[in-house]
Amino acid sequence: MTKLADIGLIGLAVMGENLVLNMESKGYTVAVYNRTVEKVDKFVNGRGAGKNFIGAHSIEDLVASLEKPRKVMMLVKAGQPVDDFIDMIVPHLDKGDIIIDGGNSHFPDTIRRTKYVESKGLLYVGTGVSGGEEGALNGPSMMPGGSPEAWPHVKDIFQSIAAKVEDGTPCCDWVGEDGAGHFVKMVHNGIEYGDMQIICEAYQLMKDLLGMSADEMHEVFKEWNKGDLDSYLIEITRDILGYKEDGEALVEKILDTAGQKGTGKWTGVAALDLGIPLTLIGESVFARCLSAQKDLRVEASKVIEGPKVKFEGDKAQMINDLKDALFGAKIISYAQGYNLMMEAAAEHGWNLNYGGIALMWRGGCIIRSVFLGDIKKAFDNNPELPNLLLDPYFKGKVEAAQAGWRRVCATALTNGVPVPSLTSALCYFDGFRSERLPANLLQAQRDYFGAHTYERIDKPRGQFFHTNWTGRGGDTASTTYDV
Ligand code: 2AM
Repeated sequence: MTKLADIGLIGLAVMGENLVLNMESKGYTVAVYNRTVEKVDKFVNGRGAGKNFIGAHSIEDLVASLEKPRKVMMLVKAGQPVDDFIDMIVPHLDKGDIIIDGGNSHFPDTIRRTKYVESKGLLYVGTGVSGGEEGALNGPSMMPGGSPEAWPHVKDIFQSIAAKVEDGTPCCDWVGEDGAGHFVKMVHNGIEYGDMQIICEAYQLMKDLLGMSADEMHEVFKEWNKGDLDSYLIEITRDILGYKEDGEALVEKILDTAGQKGTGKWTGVAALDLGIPLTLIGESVFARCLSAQKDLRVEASKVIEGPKVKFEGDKAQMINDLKDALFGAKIISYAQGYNLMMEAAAEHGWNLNYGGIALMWRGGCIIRSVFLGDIKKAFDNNPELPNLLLDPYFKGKVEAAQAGWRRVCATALTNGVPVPSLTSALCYFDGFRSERLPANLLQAQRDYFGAHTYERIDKPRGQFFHTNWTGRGGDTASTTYDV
């Protein structure tokens, strides 16, 4: 009898192909299936030739070729195709078998699907996979969540194909119940939007304010990649700035309208739903939206005057300040992202391991950086850390970065260079460290026009007051009749 496969995969697009090639290279036998069935033979006789793959021409074939408990992983287009495949697979599986979704699914869908699949006596895993095509082949960051009983069955395969940090620890661990894995992957993508945007803001300041060439900027990013900012995104920015086409920097020939697939938006929406100030990522999503309004911006640029851009300061100092601004804002972005995960964990009953998440992001994925090792340490030192800014290491780093960061923001604003993410992060920092914010006035306004009541600093918390501010309204507070 031919050997049964350790795992089955549905979806032979580039990500799926690379992921199964990665699995096979680690000693696993993989059964593969694809909606367009010709792709199965093409793969098995092409990139998969001579390797331990079993080509399946139907769902029945696929299921029949799997070792029990069966593990069927889908890497198909997010949305309806995932539900369709679940419905196709479920009737062929037995109790305890596992369905895995490795696509970019929205976490509420994964919560729903986990419940549904479990109701059929099966187990479900929704896993974030980051690192693009190359990561899938050579070691992605993997963030699995779903039915906890499934983890021991997929752990070895997942951890063997995942990226590894220097000491060999895999960038993959169990994240939590139902949609936790896809939620954490979503936050990863949001953070990616933020990291990219602040780098773009630094680039614009270097180019438009300091008048630097792509070659000069290439050198600066090369330096930055050796210190606190050492990361994949700084590294590729260095390389992009150094890339020439016909002797000229290619980046300057690229149209300035950003695309997006929606994961940053999901992160922003989740933050709004949960009431978490995720300002840097939010501004990064909006910055992409504004960039996409190209025609309108071209029109506006012809008619609206701004200040003349003029830099008279010390260029070397400004470049150093930019490094501080990037680092300060980056710390804020992660502090905000972690707060979002903490709130979501409370809302959905997930027991998230925050240090473990930093480790999963430490290698393999787009936001991988040295910095994530320090986040891991912060949560090792205090697993209950309520905000990254209260960790002594990060508190010290932000305090040290703030003078330069403030100079960058002030100079950018004076010169009319838009830096929405760098400034919104700084405003969050100043708000976060404020004992008193002007929300007292805001509460007075709400009470004035809507009788929404307020609490007082000279009375215990939980007692609510209403004032008849004009002498015309009644004394009834809105909460009294808001039933
Ligand atoms: P295909 O090769 O038959 O197009 C990435 O696009 C993967 O998702 C591919 O394996 C693709 O299958 C699959 N896919 C895309 N849209 C799909 C759909 N509507 N139903 C099923 N599979 C789909």
